[in-house]
Amino acid sequence: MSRSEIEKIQLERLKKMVKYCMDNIPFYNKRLTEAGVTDDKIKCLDDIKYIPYTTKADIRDTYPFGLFGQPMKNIVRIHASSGTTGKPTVVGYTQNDLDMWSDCMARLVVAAGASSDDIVQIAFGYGLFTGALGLHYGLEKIGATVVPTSSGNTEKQIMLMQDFQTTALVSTPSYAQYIGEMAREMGVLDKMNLKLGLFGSEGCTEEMRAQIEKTLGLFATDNYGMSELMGPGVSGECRERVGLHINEDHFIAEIIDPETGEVLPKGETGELVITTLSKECMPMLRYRTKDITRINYDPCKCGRTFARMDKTKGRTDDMLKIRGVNVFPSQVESVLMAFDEIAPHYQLVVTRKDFADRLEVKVELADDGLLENFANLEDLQKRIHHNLKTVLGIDTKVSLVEHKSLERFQGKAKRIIDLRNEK
Ligand code: DLL
Repeated sequence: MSRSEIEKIQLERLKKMVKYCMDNIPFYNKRLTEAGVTDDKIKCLDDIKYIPYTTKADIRDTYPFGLFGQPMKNIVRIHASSGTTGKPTVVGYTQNDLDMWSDCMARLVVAAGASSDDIVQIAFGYGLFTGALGLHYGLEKIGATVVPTSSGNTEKQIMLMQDFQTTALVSTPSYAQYIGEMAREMGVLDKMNLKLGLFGSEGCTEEMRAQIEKTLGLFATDNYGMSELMGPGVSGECRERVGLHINEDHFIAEIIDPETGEVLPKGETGELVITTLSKECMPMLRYRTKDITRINYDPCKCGRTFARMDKTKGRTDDMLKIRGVNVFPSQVESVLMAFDEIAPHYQLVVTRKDFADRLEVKVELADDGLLENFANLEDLQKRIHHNLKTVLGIDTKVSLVEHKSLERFQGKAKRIIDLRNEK
């Protein structure tokens, strides 16, 4: 589709969605009425700006089913995000929602190069998390052979990869990294047949991806989504890997200034805001994702015309403000990945002393042999410190720790430990 065709569909669907929300969801009826928005007021796509933002707090306030636009007898599935504090974020699906979800997923896995010839091991956790079942249905739809191993039980995971000659792995990049590390220790890397990694659910620098690809001998794409919007399937990379194609016939993406809430001109970096265009159970109007990215509307070499979002830079709530300087964990990861002497495992610990924030970067040695030569160790620490300072613009404390002493992850990695508010 040309851009004008895409926008025509988006406008038609947006108007319908506004009316649907007005008619079926009291929360939106009140919000839209207060803002003076009706479907008639939406005459062009820019008019989306009249619709108020929806936030995670709105979902929490209407827990568990307050944002559902259909009676429970029409709801066929419920998922929820873990919610580290308090109640989880609940999402529901009608059968049409599940069909749309599988379609979106099927498109993205095909764009990534998957086909009915693939044997795919899904190593995302099955359960309330959307990742596993989202990919599962999309991959079945294209006729791939799905092996629902779920996350964890890594040795068995690796055994099945060899025995089934699994060709594709679905997981977080950090779990793929762990699987690679363990397969190497088991001495079986050359007995595996992986060709494709469908990764997502957390950020991963290009450097980290290259390393995982090298270890596991596969080609990896990045897939983005979130529970509130459906799960995975909002956007994903094609083989060109210059941004993640957004399924724009089902989602309108905007970029706003996270501080002021102002819509930013096309091409600028800011917070991603998504409006769902076809969800029935739980539509989202202008949902603030808190993810920082940029949208590129140029046609892609692959021939797809859906706009592409950059790999996310991080979440606004993951961004660390250290002595007034914004630091994204992805910047630290990029610096660390350039050093062969350290394994790609790290942790950021933030503390506050005498009103000043301190960032400690704990990095794991690739090989404990390095511990034997103090001068080398000191030199390595200095070089890492220097490079971090150049990129981040702040001083950090670099701590080199023993090989395998930092935690490994089977789902999303948790690399930040913020102790600033601890007494
Ligand atoms: O992580 C959905 C998903 C599952 C996407 C599997 C892709 C693959 P949540 O648990 O609700 O949903 O977490 C959503 O995770 O707002 C981002 O901050 C982050 N995230 C998801 N995908 C990516 C990605 C799923 N490819 C939150 N790169 C989002 C960076 C990502 N961050």
